[in-house]
Amino acid sequence: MKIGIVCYPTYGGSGVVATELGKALAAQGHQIHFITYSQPVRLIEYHANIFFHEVVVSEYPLFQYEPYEVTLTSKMVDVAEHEGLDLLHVHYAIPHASAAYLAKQILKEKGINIPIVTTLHGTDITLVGKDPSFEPVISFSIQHSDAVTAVSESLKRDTYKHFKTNKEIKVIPNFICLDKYKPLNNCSRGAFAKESEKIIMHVSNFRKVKRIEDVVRIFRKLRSHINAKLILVGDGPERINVEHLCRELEVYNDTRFLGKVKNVEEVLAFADLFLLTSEHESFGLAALEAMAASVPVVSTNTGGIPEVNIHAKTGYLANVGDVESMAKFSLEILTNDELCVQMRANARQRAEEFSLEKILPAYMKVYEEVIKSK
Ligand code: GMT
Repeated sequence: MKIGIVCYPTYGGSGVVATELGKALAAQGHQIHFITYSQPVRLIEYHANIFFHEVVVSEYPLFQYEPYEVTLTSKMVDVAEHEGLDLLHVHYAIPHASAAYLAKQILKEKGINIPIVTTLHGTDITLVGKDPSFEPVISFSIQHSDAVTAVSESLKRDTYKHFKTNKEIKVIPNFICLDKYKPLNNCSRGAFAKESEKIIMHVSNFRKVKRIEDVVRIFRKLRSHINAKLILVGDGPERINVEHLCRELEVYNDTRFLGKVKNVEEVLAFADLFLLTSEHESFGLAALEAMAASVPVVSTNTGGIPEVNIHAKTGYLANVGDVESMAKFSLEILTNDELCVQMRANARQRAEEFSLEKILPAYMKVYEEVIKSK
């Protein structure tokens, strides 16, 4: 198949999933065309079946806001027509699903019928998308996609709750490439903590929705019981506030801000505990990545997280903002070696249920169905 993948190229989960999906499909012999505004961050190595088409937005003094969607739509039309794509798979509804709808109409006029698969990821529905300034366009584009998938049951429910659509939504959970997650790499660990110190880790795009201040507050509570270091991976708008809070709570010297890390599995390998304190999370790919690295997860119980992290098995869950419980659960794992070993094994075992090999056929089935009924 020749598949066009439209996604955000950045460190967000939707871009990561889209890129890993494209790479896996390319490895199976399909031809993949990424269409986005810069090279996806996880698209590092060269592959003969992978092509990247950059969407370059032109500046003009009249535009206060450059019309990205228009350029993106034109690029989709161009690539579909000249590369002979069989389908377009768009990740994150805004603005990819509506741009794809328009591209489909333009291609129809040219006698080309191309199916559109839309994958909903989270904030495109739960945070940004449901805003009245987006809602009519998102409802329309969901309704008129040839197939729609969501990354969790929770996101599927949220979509029906917030949007006017009766379109069938198929849940295809996010997946993980397990091969990348190797056993503990102890030599690098020493760069971050002493042998006697525990390593607490959080990975995110540092947006408000992640509630990283709760991570810092949990860490401060832990630090009064055990020797530990906090490693914060990622970057984004909240970083400056988080740094400020670390200084205010006097944990800055025990905290390392790593910034954006391309191969996150290399640092997850030496974590003892992963914290995910989000206000909302439609899946929680970061938690799954930690679990693949055999790291127990203490998280909030919001959105799709309970579909990934299992309470008292792969870690613990608590209500959003319940720093007290999350600190108590974390301490339980970090001070009980037997429990920790068991949870590490459970976390890895659970992650194996989301392996690429198990999830990829579900996407292939969707592709085959839309192509058959076009
Ligand atoms: O807001 C983010 O965390 C980024 C966002 C994205 O689209 O890149 O993440 C969403 O998609 C991920 C991949 O499917 C999910 O794992 C995240 O849970 C989801 N984020 C939220 O729902 C907040």
